[in-house]
Amino acid sequence: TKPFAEGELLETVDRILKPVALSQGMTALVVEDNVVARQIVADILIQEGLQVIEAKDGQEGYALFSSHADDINVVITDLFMPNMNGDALSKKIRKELNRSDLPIICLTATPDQSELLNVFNAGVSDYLVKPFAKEELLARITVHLERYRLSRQLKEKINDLKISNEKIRKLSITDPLTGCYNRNYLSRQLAKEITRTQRYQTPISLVLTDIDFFKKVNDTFGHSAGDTVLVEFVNTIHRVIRKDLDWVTRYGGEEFVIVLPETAYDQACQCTERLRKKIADTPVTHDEVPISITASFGVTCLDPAQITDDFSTDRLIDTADHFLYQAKENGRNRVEG
Ligand code: GH3
Ligand code: MG
Ligand code: MG
Ligand code: MG
Ligand code: MG
Repeated sequence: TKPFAEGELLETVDRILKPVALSQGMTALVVEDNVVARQIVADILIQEGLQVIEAKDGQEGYALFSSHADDINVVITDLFMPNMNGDALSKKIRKELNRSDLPIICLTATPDQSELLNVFNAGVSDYLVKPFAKEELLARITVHLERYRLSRQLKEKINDLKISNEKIRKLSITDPLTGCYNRNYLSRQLAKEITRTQRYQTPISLVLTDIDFFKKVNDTFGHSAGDTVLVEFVNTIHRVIRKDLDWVTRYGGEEFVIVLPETAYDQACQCTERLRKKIADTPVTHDEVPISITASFGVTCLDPAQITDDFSTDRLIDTADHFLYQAKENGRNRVEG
C-alpha cells in the first residue's frame, strides 16, 4: 500500500465540488396526504427526470423509506398529515434509520415561528411555504442534494483514509520478509505485556532464538534459500506457539524473540524444547533442495513479584541473550534458561 497522496486528495475535493444538476437515476420520496398537492410535486420532479415514490402519510412514507432506503436521495414531506406528521417522519428517518445527512424538505402551509422551530428540531434540512414556485422547490432540492453528495463522498474518502492508515500502521510493525512483528512492535508491546503481568500477577516468559550457522546456509544454498529458511522458521514457530497469546518478533537477521504471556518457566522450557525439536526435524525445502537447520534458544521468565523499580524490558532480553549465548557455547541446537 502507498501512503495517501496529497494530489489524490485535492483531485477528490475538486471532483466533489463540481456541481451536478438534478438528473435521472435520482429518486425522491414524496409524502403528502392531499392527493392534488402530492400530484403537483410529483409532476414537477418527474419532469426534471427524477423517479418518484409517493406516500399518503408519514406512516406509509416511513414504511416505503425503510424498504427503499438505499435508493432514495431526497424526501419531500408535507407537515400535517394523518397517522404521522412530517416532523415525526423526519425524526424517525434521522434517528431510527440513522440517516443524518439525507435531504428532507418539509412543505408547510402555515409558517408559524414555533412550528418551524419544531420542524428544524426534527431534523429537516429545509422548508417551503405552500403555495411555492416550482423553481424554488427545484433550487432547494438541488442545493440539498449537492450537500448530501458532498457529505457522502467525503465520508467515503475518510473511510478510505482509515483503511489506508490501518495498512500503514500494520506495515510499520511487520517484518516484510517473514510477516512476523518487527522490533518496532517489540519495544512497544513488551512493555504493555509486562504491565498486564503485574496487574494480573501472572508470569511471562521470553525466548530469544538464533538459527545455527545461518551464514553457511547463505553461503551453500544462496541468499534466497536463506530467505526461505527464515520464512519457514517463523512459520514453524507459529505452528508451535499459542495463536491467541504468544507472538514472534524478528529481532535481527536470523534472531527472533518469542513472547509467551501467562507462561511459567517450566512451561516455557517445554514449549521451546518442542520447538527446537520441530525445527531440527523439519528440513526446509528451497528449489526442491532440502535444507536442514537447527536453532539455539535462551529462555527467561519474569515473575511479577520480582519486578523492581529499575526493571527494563531490555534487561529481560539481555537475560535471554545470555542464555542464548550459553546454548551456542554448549554446542548449539539447545535450549538454555
Ligand atoms: P551462529 O550459529 O553463531 O549464530 O552462526 P551464524 O552463521 O548463524 O551467525 P552469523 O551472525 O555469523 O550470521 C548470520 C547471517 O545471517 C549473516 C547474514 O548475512 C545473514 N542474514 C541476515 N539477515 C538475512 C536475511 O534477511 N536474509 C538472508 N538470506 N540472510 C540474512
Ligand atoms: Mg397535510
Ligand atoms: Mg545464527
Ligand atoms: Mg552469530
Ligand atoms: Mg545472529
